[in-house]
Amino acid sequence: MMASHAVTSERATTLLNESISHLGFESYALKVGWYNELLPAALHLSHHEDTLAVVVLSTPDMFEKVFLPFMEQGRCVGVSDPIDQCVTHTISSAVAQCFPGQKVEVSYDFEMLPSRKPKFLAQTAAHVAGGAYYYQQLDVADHPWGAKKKYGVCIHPRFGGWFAIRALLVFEGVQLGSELVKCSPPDCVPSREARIQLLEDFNLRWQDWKYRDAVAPVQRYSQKQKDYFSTRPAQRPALLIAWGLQHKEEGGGGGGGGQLDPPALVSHIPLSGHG
Ligand code: B12
Repeated sequence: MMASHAVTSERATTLLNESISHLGFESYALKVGWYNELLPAALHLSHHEDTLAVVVLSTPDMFEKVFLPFMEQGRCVGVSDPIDQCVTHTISSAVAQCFPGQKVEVSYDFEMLPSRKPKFLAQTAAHVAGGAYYYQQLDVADHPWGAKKKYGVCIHPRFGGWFAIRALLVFEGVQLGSELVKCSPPDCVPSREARIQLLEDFNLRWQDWKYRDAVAPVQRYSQKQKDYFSTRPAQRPALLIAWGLQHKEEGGGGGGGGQLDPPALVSHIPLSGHG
């Protein structure tokens, strides 16, 4: 109970930023109710509406500052996706170190509920926390796509699309009052034409990276990071081996390299290793 009283939204984001912002992560606070009120009951977080939550994003630095060192140190074990392992390790260690004694429920972008729905909708969370505007079909008046649904995309005011949404932390029993004020994320793609372009770039040609430049970013992914995320998850173990970051007998297995490799099959899970 002591710990619950000590955690405030500002303290939570400040502590997390002190712990992992130098590794390429950012955090934004929200109330659970802001998220739940936009979603059907099946996707609600089962906590009181005033409960403190924090959404954690990765920025372009994450790859060089924490992922490559994690691989170099041989910390990737087993068959699950290397990016997911690295992000899980980094965020869960930071939470344990920053909030000892406080129960924090951590959900990751790649985790699913038994219903096979995502454990949390990363884009909705990033939007209501004020971190990155979530542009959806419903944000385009009189859209030109008929019945063909276009997936939505978040754009960050500083990084454009060069970031990912990694985790949602819920601080059990920490209820906020009026000290946390809901802020709209910056609307950095305001015109109808630019939003149409953005949603078409994201849905029809996301592989060419162009949607990520919807606003001039302060930093993009390095060529190495682009090479990694351009490689299909099943082939990434082979790339890590070629970079000398994984050995054949380790978790990576050498996807695409002759012998049948269970890790490559696991990497086919589409929710894993998003970049
Ligand atoms: C499943 C999934 C996929 C699937 C299906 C795509 C999809 N969007 O469904 C596949 C494998 C195809 C995929 C591919 C990609 N993905 Co993907 N994917 C996801 C994942 C895991 C879940 C998305 C999901 O199922 N949403 C469910 C649907 C129903 O939600 P929704 O459309 O947003 O609808 C809700 C909102 O509209 C909300 N709502 C209603 N009214 C309002 C009003 C407001 C104001 C708001 C905010 C919300 C709101 O209610 C609806 C639900 O009822 C997320 C991570 C996560 N955990 O969220 C990443 C995620 C969406 N993917 C991401 C990316 C980058 C990609 C890829 C580019 C691959 C890559 N390089 O990583 C491609 C491109 C997709 C494409 N063009 O086809 C990023 C997007 C980042 C961003 N900037 O927005 C995410 C967030 C992952 C991450 N870690 O950052 N993906």
